[in-house]
Amino acid sequence: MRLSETAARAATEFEAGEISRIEPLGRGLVNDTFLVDTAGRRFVLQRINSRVFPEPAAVMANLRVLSDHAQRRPADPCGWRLPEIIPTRTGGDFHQDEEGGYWRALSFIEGARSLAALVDSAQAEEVGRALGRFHVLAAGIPPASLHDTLPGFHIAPAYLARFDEITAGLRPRSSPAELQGALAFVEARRSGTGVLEEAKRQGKLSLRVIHGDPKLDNVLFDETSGRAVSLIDLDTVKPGLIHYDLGDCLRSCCNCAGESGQEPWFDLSLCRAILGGYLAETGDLLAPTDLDYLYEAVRLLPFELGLRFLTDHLAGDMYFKVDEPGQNLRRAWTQFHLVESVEQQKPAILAMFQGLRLRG
Ligand code: GN1
Ligand code: MG
Repeated sequence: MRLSETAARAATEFEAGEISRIEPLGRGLVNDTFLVDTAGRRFVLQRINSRVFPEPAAVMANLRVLSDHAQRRPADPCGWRLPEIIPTRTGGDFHQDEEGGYWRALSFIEGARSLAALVDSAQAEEVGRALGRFHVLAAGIPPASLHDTLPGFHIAPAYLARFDEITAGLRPRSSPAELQGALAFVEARRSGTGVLEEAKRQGKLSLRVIHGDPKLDNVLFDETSGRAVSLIDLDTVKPGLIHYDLGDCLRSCCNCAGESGQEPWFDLSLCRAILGGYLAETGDLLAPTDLDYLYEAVRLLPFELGLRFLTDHLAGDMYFKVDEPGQNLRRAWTQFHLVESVEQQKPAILAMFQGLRLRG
């Protein structure tokens, strides 16, 4: 059955009334997402990618823990909120179709939209505040109460090990120059891959509940006030290092060229504004040791994503959706150029972080 038909059928599991329209929503690379229109409401319908998330039911169990926790807290005075689970007509948190697909429905945040790129530091500060609010909320959830829905997610040495497996049989010299360059880029930076995991092992950094995917696409801004009112895409909410979130948010939001941009760079003033908003919201949530590893996170997360895109390109585009062959290799290069931009600005980034430390 075609995906649009399967989606239309799945929508009726959540809505008894007439469904007037279903259309694809967002730019996600993993799940299939639709916006469903009915007479009374609009909602988001998603098929969870079970090749990526081996246990979709565990993803929903985590979402249920988060959602219940959020609902126990007083409403946010600025209107910041998370999408809520819409139950199936029989009261379940998800529906499994005849083909084995897992579907869930979430409330649609009305009057809000994501931005293709940040244009000023006021927007950047809003991003920082949105992530900060999420971390403050998540700090009330014991990490052990959540499943590890995606083993190895953001574990950079594990991505490197997978890359080594995939490249074992490859003859780099007979590869196209663009690929040879990417392989050499990884080789030159291989030794720094374990820095966050090592700090975790040494007890310098500890596990918390993180979002896992706080890229710019996942921050919703109110269309009227311009304030960031939601952080969506909650599939990867699970135990992890807060550095994964900070590094991922900064690599995405401080690169105004986007994930397919040809000439990405790391914008330091956006970074300063994001962290300013974040710290204003989180107070002393970050310990001094956390700040010690912030630069490493900012450098490592784009490297890790580039490595993931590159590995997927070599593996035949099994994980990230592509529109055309070679797209994951180009995505990898965008992230690698971003890494270079971070490396070139290392002294300025460190000086800026030092300033944050003195202010805190
Ligand atoms: C994936 O599916 P989407 O677009 O929300 C990926 C993230 C990457 C992101 C890059 C579960 O997120 O880790 O940073 O693409 N999600 C997963 O755009 O792997
Ligand atoms: Mg995601």
